[in-house]
Amino acid sequence: MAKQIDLIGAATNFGQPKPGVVLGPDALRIAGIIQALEARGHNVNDLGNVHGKYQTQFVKENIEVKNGLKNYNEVKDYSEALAKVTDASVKNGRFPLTIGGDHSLALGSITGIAKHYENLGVIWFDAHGDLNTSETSPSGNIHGMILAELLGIGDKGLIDTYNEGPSLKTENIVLIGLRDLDDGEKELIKERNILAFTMSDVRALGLIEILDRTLKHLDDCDGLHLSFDVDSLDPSEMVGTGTKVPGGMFIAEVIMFMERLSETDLLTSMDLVEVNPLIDINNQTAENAVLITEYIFGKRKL
Ligand code: NNH
Ligand code: MN
Ligand code: MN
Ligand code: MN
Repeated sequence: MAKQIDLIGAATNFGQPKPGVVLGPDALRIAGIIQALEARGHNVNDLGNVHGKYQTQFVKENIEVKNGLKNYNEVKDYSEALAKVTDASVKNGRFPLTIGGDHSLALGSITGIAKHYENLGVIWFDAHGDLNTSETSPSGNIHGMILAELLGIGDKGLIDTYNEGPSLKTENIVLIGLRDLDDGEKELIKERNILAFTMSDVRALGLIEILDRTLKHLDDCDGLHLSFDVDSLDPSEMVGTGTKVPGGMFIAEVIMFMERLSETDLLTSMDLVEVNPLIDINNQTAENAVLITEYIFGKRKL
C-alpha cells in the first residue's frame, strides 16, 4: 500500500565516538533513498535534518561523561528534539522513517512513536544487543545501551526522555543478527526472556523461519517498528559503519526477509542507522542500505 512517508534525518553522533556518522542522512539521500521510495509509489516528504542545541559535526572525541554515560546531556537533548518530530509525524497519520546517525537516535524516534501505541512491537536488526547499562557497558557509549533505556532499564533520566517511564515492553521486542553481546546483555536477555536470534540461529533456521516466529511473537502488537542497524550485515557488504563484526547476514537473505515482511504491510515506522560515509568506500554502504530499504517498502524480485 502506498505510504505517506516523513523522511527524518537524525544527524547525531553523540551515542558513539567515531566522527562521520553524522553525515549518514546525507549519504543516504545522495544514494537515492527518496527516489527509491518514490519508485515504489510512496509519497515522501523530506523533513531535513533534526538539530538539537549541541553542535555535532566536528566533535572528534567524547568529552563529557556523566555516571559512566558519554555525552549524556547531548543524547538526552537530541532525543527530545527528535521525539517531537516523530510524535508529530504519527499524529499526522504519516510513516516516520528516521535515517541516522548512530543508534542512540532510536531513543528519540521510538519514544515519540511509542506514545501512540499500547503495544508497539520492535524488530531490532543488529550485530549487538544495545542492552547495556552504565554498569555493564564496556565503552560508556550510549548507542550500546539504547534498547535497554527504551525498556526502562538503566539511567532514569534517559528512560524519562520526552515521556515518563519505559517506551517498550520486553515481550514486544525481537532481536535479529546478534553476534557481539556483552556479558550483562546475555544475562538480561535470559532474565527477561527476550526473543533474540543470534547469527547461529540465522544460519540454523534461516530468515524466513525467523520472520514467521517474529511475527507470531508480535501478533498482539498494535504497531510495528523496524530499527535497522547496518552492522547487522556482514562487513564485506557494509564497510562504512563504526563497529563491524564478522559473520553477519548478507544482502540477499535480508532482502528475502524484507520482501516477505513488506507483503504483510505491518510496518508503521522505521529507523535506518549507523551509516558512516567517512569510513566507507564510494558510498557503497549507503547504496546497499537504500537497496534493502527499497525491498522493505515494496520492491519485488518478480
Ligand atoms: N556492545 C558494545 C557497547 O555497548 C558495542 C555497541 N555498538 C554498536 N551497537 N554498534 O549497535 O559499547
Ligand atoms: Mn545498534
Ligand atoms: Mn550494532
Ligand atoms: Mn520514556
